[in-house]
Amino acid sequence: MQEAGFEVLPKRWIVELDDGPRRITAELPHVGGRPRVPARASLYHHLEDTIRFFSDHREDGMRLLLINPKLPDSFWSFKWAIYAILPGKRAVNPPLGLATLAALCPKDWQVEIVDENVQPVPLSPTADIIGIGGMGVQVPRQRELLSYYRRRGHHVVVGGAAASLCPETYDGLADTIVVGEAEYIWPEFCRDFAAGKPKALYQETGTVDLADSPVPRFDLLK
Ligand code: B12
Repeated sequence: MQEAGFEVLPKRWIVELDDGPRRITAELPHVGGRPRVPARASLYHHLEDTIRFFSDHREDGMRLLLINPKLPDSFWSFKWAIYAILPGKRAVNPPLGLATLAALCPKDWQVEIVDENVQPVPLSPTADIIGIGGMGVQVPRQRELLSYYRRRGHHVVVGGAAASLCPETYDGLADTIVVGEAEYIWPEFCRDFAAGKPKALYQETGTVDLADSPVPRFDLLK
């Protein structure tokens, strides 16, 4: 069955690509949503490329994991206040930037927020994109997480206070760097990523009207 340049497969999730002398059998990497195979798939020469191509061209929503790296203990981590005044709470600083970013994503994206200050980070996530924020005090841990997830083949994006101040220090560490407030440039990144053409840098050069900042996705905070 053909549909606007895509072949829609029936139930099975195995596709065979006729690639000249080679015949490649690939299991589609994504479960959930409709299996769609780009008709251009035969242009891709290696299985790895093919799988990446499928990952980059999901037609149903992308999976985005947003991470707030662990903060070093200090007066400002407010542990003293949590123990003394707010028993039962795990942190006083919810990652508002990440919750705002989540609200800026297309409606069909599956977004998860992991705050390392209240839960461990997943070692083998299934996300297409991993976005990591943070202030200067979080940079050592942020760098560890960026390297780890990038090595594992995820498209990693860095943004937030530290990346906005010193974007050049993330060259080679992140696939995409987002500089400044994200209200206008994050939706642009989402569109580009879904089209398979994410840029290395998105930079807000103007100011964001607060009226354009959506209500953060508080429902995603644990
Ligand atoms: C509230 C606040 C605090 C609170 C709570 C912070 C928290 N939530 O964790 C408290 C009082 C605890 C605090 C403490 C500190 N803070 Co403070 N804080 C702020 C303040 C005023 C607002 C932060 C905020 O929530 N903004 C609202 C959200 C929605 O905006 P946002 O985080 O900027 O996110 C937007 C973009 O950055 C982007 N974005 C954010 N994350 C990500 C991630 C990705 C992947 C992408 C693509 C985009 C993206 O999208 C969002 C929407 O546009 C900022 C100044 C400011 N006006 O931004 C300083 C600020 C973040 N703090 C700062 C500092 C230095 C500190 C301290 C280190 C101060 C100190 N000397 O001890 C401590 C450290 C805290 C700790 N635990 O160790 C600096 C950080 C500088 C830097 N480059 O890292 C800032 C920028 C102030 C400044 N101008 O100096 N802080």
